[in-house]
Amino acid sequence: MKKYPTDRIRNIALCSHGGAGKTSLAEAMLFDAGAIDRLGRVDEGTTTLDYDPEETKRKVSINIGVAPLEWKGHKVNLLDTPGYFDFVGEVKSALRVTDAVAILVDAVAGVEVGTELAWHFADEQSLPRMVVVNKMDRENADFFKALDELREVFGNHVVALQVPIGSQAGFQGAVDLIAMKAHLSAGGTQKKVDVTEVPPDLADLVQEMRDRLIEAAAEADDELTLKYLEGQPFTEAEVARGLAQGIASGKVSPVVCASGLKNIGVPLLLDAITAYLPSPADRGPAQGTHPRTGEAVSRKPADDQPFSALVFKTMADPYVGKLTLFKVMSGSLKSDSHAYNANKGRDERIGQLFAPKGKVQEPVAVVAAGDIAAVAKLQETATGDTLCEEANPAVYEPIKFPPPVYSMAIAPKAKGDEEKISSGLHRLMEEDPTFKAERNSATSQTIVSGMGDLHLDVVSDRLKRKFGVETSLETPRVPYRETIRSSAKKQGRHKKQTGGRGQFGDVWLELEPLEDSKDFEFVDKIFGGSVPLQYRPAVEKGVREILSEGVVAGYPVTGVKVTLYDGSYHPVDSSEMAFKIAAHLAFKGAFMEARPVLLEPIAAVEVTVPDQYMGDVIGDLNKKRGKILGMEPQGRSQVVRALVPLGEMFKYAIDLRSLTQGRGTYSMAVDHYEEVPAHLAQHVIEAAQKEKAGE
Ligand SMILES: Nc1nc2c(ncn2[C@@H]2O[C@H](COP(=O)(O)OP(=O)(O)OP(=O)(O)O)[C@@H](O)[C@H]2O)c(=O)[nH]1
Ligand SMILES: [Mg+2]
Repeated sequence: MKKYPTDRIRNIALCSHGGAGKTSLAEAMLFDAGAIDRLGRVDEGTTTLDYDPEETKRKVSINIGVAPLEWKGHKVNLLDTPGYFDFVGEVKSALRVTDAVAILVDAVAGVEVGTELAWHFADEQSLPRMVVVNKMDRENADFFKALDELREVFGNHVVALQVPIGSQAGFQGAVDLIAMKAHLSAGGTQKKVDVTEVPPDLADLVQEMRDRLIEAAAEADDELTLKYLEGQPFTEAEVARGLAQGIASGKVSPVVCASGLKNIGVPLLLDAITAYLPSPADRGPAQGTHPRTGEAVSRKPADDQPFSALVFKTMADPYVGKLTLFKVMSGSLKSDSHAYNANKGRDERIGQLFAPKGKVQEPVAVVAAGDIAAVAKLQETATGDTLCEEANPAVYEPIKFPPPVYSMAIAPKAKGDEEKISSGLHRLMEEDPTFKAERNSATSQTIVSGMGDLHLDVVSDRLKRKFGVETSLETPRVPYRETIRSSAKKQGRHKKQTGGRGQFGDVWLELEPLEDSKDFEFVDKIFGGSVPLQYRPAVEKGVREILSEGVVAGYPVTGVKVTLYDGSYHPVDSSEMAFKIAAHLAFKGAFMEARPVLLEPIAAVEVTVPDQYMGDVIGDLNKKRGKILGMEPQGRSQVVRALVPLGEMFKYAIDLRSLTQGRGTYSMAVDHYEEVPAHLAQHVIEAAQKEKAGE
């Protein structure tokens, strides 16, 4: 593919509610533009962009799919995003680098939760957008119902740019409201499009929709506004100019129609993308900071500027190694050169540059400002990093990813795979910023966290396929702790003096609760030499060993002050070991008499939900033993703050999604520990004893 100048590049992200047909539509666009020879299908696992085995197995997109196509002198980079919420991180990445968004709407379902979410994300990045009412061939498809819904939810700046010709099984194409021509697609693998006059039966409707479009376009441009108010007619070029300006400034969001699966209306969509959506040059300079001075840096997306690029995706592949996807924000980058990673302060060797087309990497010699490309085997560069010239450095705001909200414990099915699993998890974390894995020492489990059950299911599949380790996922253990509520004194006496060298250690310990959430304190109050100085460190060591092992249910002990105040010794048989054992006995004995209790972690939770779900959400939190701290309005939503035992929250991502039809979001962090209610503590202790007996 030849190098296109910046003003001839279009970066467009496809976003929607899950399954609105993004990947199928991208496939049709690539096919019609001649970028691919075969028109693949999602249901057959043959599309260009859902090539990953985890995607073909489930028939949903999981990763950003990137592919370029050439259309009438332009290069269009498609960024196909997943619709399922579990993979929202990919959407965030794509929207950070794209210059425009196409939001797809299913012509039967209309505006869905995921449509609103995509709209909201596009707002966050102030991105120009168009809407594609897709699946026009489906039974019950209704373009105008979808259009009305869009206008109702997002506002009257959403206007039709096309009027469909036929619908459902009879869907054939659309009238372009600017050129006032009918475009009839042959469909399927036939690329033929007949351009004809507007069908007479649509004339009135077309006129009405065109008037609306012109009114919207006129508002975007002062000169046109004046003309409009004076009642003068517009030329086709003027409408196009007003529309492009309106889209760029977010004042107009045009709506088109298509059927990706049947390949109808697709060339006209490509025409609209190249004619009316902004190029990287139109989007203006990127704002960053100088990594050393902290001064603001502004970089125009032009080849004559110093080079800078933002990394939006890193893929770990066991065969090719690491693949880094980036967008050139300014300047240009050549193959076989160098780039400076301004976040890490490191030089990176740049080998062959590629234009990714699904899983195929096409070599390119140079990447222009505004374009998207990939490079293999960078050493330190991670998603969100800025690559630039060392002499002219800049750092761009990294991509903001939502924190993981759903956790499970992961374990290898086969003994001995621990090493493989930990290196696999490490690699997966590198490629997915919404995925975390960490060892919980309190429960001796490896905890994986992500955006939902499907996300972690995919992680488990990847570990098997890429790293050859089979794993099982289960609900994590709660990291309980043990403490005491009163004081007790106890003797620990370890004596074995039959035959050979004997053992003798004898201590008296006093245990007291510690205030202020302090963990542990050891006080030596021996007067004289009842326990000789040389053995006292062994006593403390013995106590510390029990602290991590626990006494009641095997959980770490916290909040205990231990005083060694008496004991005795034997001049020959005493040893460090004997005193350690004596300390174990005294500590355990005293602990059991000092009203031991279990503590559980309490999470501070913040849930954001639309008003109508508030009651259900609060009811559910109460059922989870939560304490509601307060709520406050935020836009059309409510933010509920609560303290909830962590053990009740492991599956909250799923519960909240079903309670709010996916409209609720939340975040949480462990806040403090509290005593487990007695009846629940009993269960925990019994379970621990059973497990111990089973070992
Ligand atoms: N009738 C009809 N079905 C379609 C059309 N486009 C896609 N489909 C079907 O809808 C399902 C989802 O299509 P995809 O292209 O995977 O949708 P998507 O938006 O990429 O899905 P996610 O990436 O998982 O969010 C598949 O079964 C497609 O065959 C269309 O234009 N008409
Ligand atoms: Mg898809």
